[in-house]
Amino acid sequence: DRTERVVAGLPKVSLHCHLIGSVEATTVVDLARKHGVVIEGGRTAEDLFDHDSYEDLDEFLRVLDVAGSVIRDADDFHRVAYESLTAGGAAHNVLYREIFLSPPGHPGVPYRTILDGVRAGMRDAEADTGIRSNLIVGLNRNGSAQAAYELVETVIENRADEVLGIGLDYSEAIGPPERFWKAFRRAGEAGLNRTAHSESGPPHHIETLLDLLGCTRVDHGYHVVDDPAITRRCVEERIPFTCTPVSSDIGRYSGSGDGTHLRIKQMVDAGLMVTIDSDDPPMFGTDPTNDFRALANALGYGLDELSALTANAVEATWLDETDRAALR
Ligand code: ES4
Ligand code: ZN
Repeated sequence: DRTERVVAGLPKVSLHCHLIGSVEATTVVDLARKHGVVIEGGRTAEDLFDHDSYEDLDEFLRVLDVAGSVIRDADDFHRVAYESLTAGGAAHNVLYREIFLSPPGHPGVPYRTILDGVRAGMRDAEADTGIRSNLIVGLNRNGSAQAAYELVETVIENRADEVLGIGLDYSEAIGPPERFWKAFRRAGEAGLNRTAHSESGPPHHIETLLDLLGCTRVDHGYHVVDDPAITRRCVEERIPFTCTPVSSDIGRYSGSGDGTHLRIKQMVDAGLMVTIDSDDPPMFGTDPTNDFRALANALGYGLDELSALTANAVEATWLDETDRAALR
């Protein structure tokens, strides 16, 4: 229909998309066969991404682990990055994406293999479609603070222009974010940008991200609106919040129930700088167009409101001013 065409054609800037979460089920099955891996439960491409089973985050993270474990060599990383950026990005008029990598999600794979494979996929995707991209390395909060620190050291030792910063993902239930302050401080000293997930956590976690971890963005951050003072501060400082309407609605662990859209509306109405993305598109049965359409349908947003969200995303990128201007 018309809305579909308009939303599909809307220019998009993607700041919250995980590489492991962008792999198509058919690709997971292909790579499993290639590496002689038997997928647990004998699941096929049709039943691999079972949205109804994502009742808690751990259940979802197990699916991510299956996908991550079959992406192993540089060709695999090339393929997954390329598919995510072309069919999963440029085809929806995504002009630019900052992709989350999760090195601990690929056990036994050297960081260099991940980086080189993904960068080759990024280069080919740009050559074929014009989509630009950079990288964010996600530290895993299920792991130790020491492992996170070592990953930051690895990122610094293997410095690459594409790696603009670090993030913090996986299970928030394990504990508050301050555990990772040393890893984040080290990243800051090396000039890396910083962001972190705060999907289910209380508003004071967001203050921790800003004040202790040096984050200049917040991933999800839906509970910020529970605290007027912290909300006011984030409005004043123009802190971007990378929201993901469809994945946070399906994943019951966001703490927003099925009311993610309304939380996003509260955030926008409060004057916060909200951006829209898909998180893990195929795993939540979504794509960049669908997230904007879902928001438009739930909140009655038209082209003006949706374009404003893209304008926010342009300002929220970690690009320098020249590259940012090219997206406007
Ligand atoms: C993730 Cl906490 C979380 N939610 C969705 N996708 C993810 N990938 C890594 N961590
Ligand atoms: Zn995420």
